[in-house]
Amino acid sequence: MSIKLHYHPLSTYSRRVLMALAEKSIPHELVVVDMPAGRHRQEPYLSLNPYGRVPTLEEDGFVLFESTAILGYLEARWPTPPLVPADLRGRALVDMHMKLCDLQFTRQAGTIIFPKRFLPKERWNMAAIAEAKGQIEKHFAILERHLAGRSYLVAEQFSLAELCYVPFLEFLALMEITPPSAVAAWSERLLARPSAVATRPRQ
Ligand SMILES: N[C@@H](CCC(=O)N[C@@H](CS)C(=O)NCC(=O)O)C(=O)O
Repeated sequence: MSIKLHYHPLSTYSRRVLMALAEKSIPHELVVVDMPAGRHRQEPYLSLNPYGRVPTLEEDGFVLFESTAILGYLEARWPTPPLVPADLRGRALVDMHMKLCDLQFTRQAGTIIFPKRFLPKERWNMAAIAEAKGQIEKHFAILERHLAGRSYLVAEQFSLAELCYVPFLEFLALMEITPPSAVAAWSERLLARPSAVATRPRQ
């Protein structure tokens, strides 16, 4: 049994999995996919993940992609320490928040973060960036009401839902987004977590 994670150190979605591996102290091997050289769009990587994205997990011939599916697998294989509540409804709420994170936040964040991190300014689509920023601000207004009087999204415990947010909350300043107070406090709390600090990208 050995976990191999194909990833890139600057990849936000990969960082979710790196954090879970750290939270659970899971032994693993890291394989850097040379994305700047386009290796994710070439063989042999495409045979592993035909969508050409990272992260991809491999374990004794078993291959899994999509970060949220990987997080669910790691949670089931290594339930301790738990990153989901023990009860059925708590778990369902974590699933809901993970889904909402991808639908209402990370998709839009990618529209802003990717060009700002990796493309020259002439290639930034300012209209798309403004639209994405507006959608994130709407989502944060909803989160703000939910987080009022709470430290975490579900059952007052750090969960896979928070873990999905962390790599993208890292770039609030780059996105020029000032979150409302409860979201700001929550974000600071999450980014100070040892697994977040240990996996913080250089850029
Ligand atoms: N839904 C996927 C998203 C993965 C993703 O978009 N990863 C980026 C890097 S952070 C990537 O591989 N991009 C390359 C591409 O789309 O060509 C997941 O959750 O794993």
